[in-house]
Amino acid sequence: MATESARLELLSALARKVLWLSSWTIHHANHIRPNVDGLKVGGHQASSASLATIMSALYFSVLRPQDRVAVKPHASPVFHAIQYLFGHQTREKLENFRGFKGAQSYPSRTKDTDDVDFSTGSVGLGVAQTLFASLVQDYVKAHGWMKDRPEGRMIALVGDAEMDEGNIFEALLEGWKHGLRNTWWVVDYNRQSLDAVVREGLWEKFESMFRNFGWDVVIVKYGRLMRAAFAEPGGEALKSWIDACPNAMYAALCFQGGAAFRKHLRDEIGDQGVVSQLIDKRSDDELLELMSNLGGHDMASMCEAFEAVDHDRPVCFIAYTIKGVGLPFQGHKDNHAGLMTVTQMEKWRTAQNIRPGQEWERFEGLSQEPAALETFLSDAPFNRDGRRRLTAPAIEVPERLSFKPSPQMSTQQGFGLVLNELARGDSELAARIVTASPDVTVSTNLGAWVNRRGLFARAEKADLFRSEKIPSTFNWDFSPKGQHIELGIAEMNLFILMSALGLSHAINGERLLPIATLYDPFIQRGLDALNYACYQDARFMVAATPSGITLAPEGGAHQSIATPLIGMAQDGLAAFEPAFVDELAVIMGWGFQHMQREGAGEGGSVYLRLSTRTLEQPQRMMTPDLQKGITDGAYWLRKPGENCEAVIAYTGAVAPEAIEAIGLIGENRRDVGLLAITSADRLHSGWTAARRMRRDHRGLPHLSHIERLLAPLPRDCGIVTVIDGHPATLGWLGSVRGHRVEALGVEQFGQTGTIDDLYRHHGMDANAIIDAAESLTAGAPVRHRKMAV
Ligand SMILES: Cc1ncc(C[n+]2csc(CCOP(=O)(O)OP(=O)(O)O)c2C)c(N)n1
Ligand SMILES: [Mg+2]
Repeated sequence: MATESARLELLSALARKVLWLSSWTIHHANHIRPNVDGLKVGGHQASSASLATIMSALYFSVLRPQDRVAVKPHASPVFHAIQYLFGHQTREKLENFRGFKGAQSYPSRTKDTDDVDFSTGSVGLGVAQTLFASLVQDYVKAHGWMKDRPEGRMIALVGDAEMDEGNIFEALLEGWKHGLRNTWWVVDYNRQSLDAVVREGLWEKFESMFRNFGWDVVIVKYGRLMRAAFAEPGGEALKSWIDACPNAMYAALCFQGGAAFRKHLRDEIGDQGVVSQLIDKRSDDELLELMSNLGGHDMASMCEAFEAVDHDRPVCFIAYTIKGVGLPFQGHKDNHAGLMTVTQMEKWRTAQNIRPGQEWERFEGLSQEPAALETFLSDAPFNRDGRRRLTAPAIEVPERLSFKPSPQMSTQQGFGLVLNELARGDSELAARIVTASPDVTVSTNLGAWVNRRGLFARAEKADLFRSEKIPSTFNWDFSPKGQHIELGIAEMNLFILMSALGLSHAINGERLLPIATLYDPFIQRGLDALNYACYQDARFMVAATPSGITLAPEGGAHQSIATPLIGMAQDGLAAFEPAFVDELAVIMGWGFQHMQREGAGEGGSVYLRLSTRTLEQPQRMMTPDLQKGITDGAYWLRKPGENCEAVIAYTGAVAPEAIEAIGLIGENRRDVGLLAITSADRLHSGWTAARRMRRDHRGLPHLSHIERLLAPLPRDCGIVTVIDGHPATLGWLGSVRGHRVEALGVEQFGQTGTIDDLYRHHGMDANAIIDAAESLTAGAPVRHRKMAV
């Protein structure tokens, strides 16, 4: 058992090594690897240096295997260096930092191979992710699924300027509501952002804000050298000077060095007595070392601060640091993109006793015995279990999800009915579903599910209206067994929570099947969080309703136009827009399986774009063929013949217009087809995948679903596409086999009116569809039009 000081010495040596390796990684990418693009790795070097000590303290000493960490984006080289020392990262990937298949510039769960817990890059999101990951851990525990697994701490390494991101504050509020525990945020208080020096006194704002939300706040401002100097005669005056020094001045002096500090200290507090002695007995280098010894760069202070936490309340550590510490541009306000020159690097290499050619050697230049370092690393508690990513078996999904049918329904209603049936049963599937909604639980039809399954809270709380026997449609009881997480109106929080719930199998070893509901237009409000949730490969289902202009009279402001395109373009998200409830039930069943598929490129999340428009439901048998068509993205509702002149391809709530138009056209043109498209996204990605496959495996006659559907159509057949959304969603159909297309849809935002008014206004009612079909095809004009009502 090493003594405390020997342990600190080893830790400090490793922190120096981490700083070296991370800087060398960046230097290598800029100056050594042939770099044809002239790509410069900016933003990393100064920003990484801030955190080398703090992260070394955490990973080499404080963390346990069950802890999970979100590393601020620009500290990625530090993270990779630490994993390299542990033996979980290869030299090849570091040499190829930011290159094709090399280590990623921002830690990535999916693209990196060295055990990244949370992907970061869009500042603010990783921070909030840890908070929601902790709530999810509480959820898993409350449901009795933690077994004997110890609780992990969810830790974010946060840039001080990162704290400007609003989503962090939204998350703080939500965390407070749910009695957040086991969450640590370590703010790298280097008082610099990308462009500039941050405002004075920011830490005081952070401190009072975090305390307001029930967090413990630990300020780590002074390192051990500083604390020792404060205890010397004259030390008090030095401390007061440091405390009063403006951020920009402190940064500038750190950049200028010991002599500049000396001049300022002499001019401002020199007294020809004890203070002057304190300053003068140090050389310039020693003075700079003292003044740079802020808490965040002092191993002992950081370890002490972390180890002193003896409770599970959330903690915010504000660790004072210097951006770019130890590097020639430390403290310079322009250092964000700062890079060391070849000469500077050479000088630094020599100073560290690193021989040329030995730059990647793990213990090169350290005075400690390699064997001792090796043992220390392999004994580090964090490293005990090797890779920490867990798995969980798939939950069985019934062959068919049922619902109580009625002749007229909307897909939104249908969604509620399917969940209600699940809630009534006792399947494992139902037990693993967790729903969440940002204050639109009832208005998105989750009411029946919540009535049966209850709301989640760590402590029981009865619905007062119910206990007072006041009649109410909804039962709002909270309990640890509840399965609905009610959120405030913040769509960013919704998607970050989905991201956390949807990674539970990998983090807690227990699979959850999360479902989010929100109004479709507000997907855009949470879009970056949705993107990151998909990027981390979290698995969840989003039911977005109402969508399009079908909520017509209620308000133009709630219309969504771009979301079908988002659904198509979002990687990791399979987007569907069914028209009928039997389609929706099939898609949900498929979705629960898709959310659990594993293996390279397999599975993902699911987006259901639903509507409040009530439609007449088809009375039909759900055959395997039909089922497959629905999940592959399309099927013929009216199959065209050999001489087909026109096809109408529709998606979602405009089904009645398409059906009516096809009936009217069919009066004098016999051969027409009606294509029901349930997923433009699946059709399109199937098509591009087939083309790629044919290109890569020449001669393989693989045809995609849409190619097979359109293959029998004669070349001069016209296709009219129609969707309550942007027309580009289906406009590409003409490229599949070279048919002419008229793409109808919505391009302008905000007009109110009845659905009929609006479909006419936007040129997507039955008559507009007929006009479009006529313009594409030869032959006699269509005799009939829909009569005005
Ligand atoms: C959402 C988002 N906006 C902008 C950026 C670009 N960006 C990267 S780092 C950074 C400044 C970070 O400052 P801070 O959080 O204080 O970290 P430091 O570099 O000081 O360590 C900015 C604006 C980003 N990565 N994400
Ligand atoms: Mg900063």
